[in-house]
Amino acid sequence: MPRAWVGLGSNLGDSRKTLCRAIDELDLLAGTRLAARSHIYRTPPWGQHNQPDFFNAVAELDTILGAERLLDALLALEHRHGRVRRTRWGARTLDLDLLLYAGMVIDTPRLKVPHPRLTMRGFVLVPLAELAPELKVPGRGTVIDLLAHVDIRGIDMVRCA
Ligand code: A4P
Ligand code: MG
Repeated sequence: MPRAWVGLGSNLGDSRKTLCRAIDELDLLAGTRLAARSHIYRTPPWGQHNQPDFFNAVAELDTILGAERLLDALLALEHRHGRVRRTRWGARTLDLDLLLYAGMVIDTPRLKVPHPRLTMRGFVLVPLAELAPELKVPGRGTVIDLLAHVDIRGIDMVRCA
């Protein structure tokens, strides 16, 4: 069964509770099983600094859904959590990014895998390294090697709400 890694982020509302619930809900998606979940981390905002701290986590999934179908399911889940798209990199109740899917490289207008900004982001690489340090990001090297090159200051593990 294909294995996929999903990045979760939130900085509006009760973010920790949102992330914990959303991870449980990933396990309930059709044809999908949660294989592992990272801890939750509080992380300084990346990209646009004038917004609250984020909470981030990564979920590892086994799924029979193809990558595009999985993206559809992730977007529907974001929507159910009241996600409204306003500014790029701005505050959000729930952001779900398909980080990696079965070692594949996908480049369509609506889906890019590996997630294009994954290699620059401590808030993704820290929880991903917890689950799969030796995982290869196609064309980029292993997660643990990539982690050595990003800024991880201010990223702290927190308890689930
Ligand atoms: N899309 C293409 N590829 C993918 C993929 N691999 N996974 C398309 C998910 N979506 C993908 O997404 C816009 C469209 O991207 C989707 O409809 C899908 O067809 P979006 O979530 O509305 O875009 P966005 O999130 O506003 O912009 P962007 O650039 O994707 O932002 P990111 O990368 O999601 O980053 N700081 C911290 N500390 N923690 C965070 O979680 N998140 C962001 C947002 C900024 N700063 C952050 C955090
Ligand atoms: Mg996104």
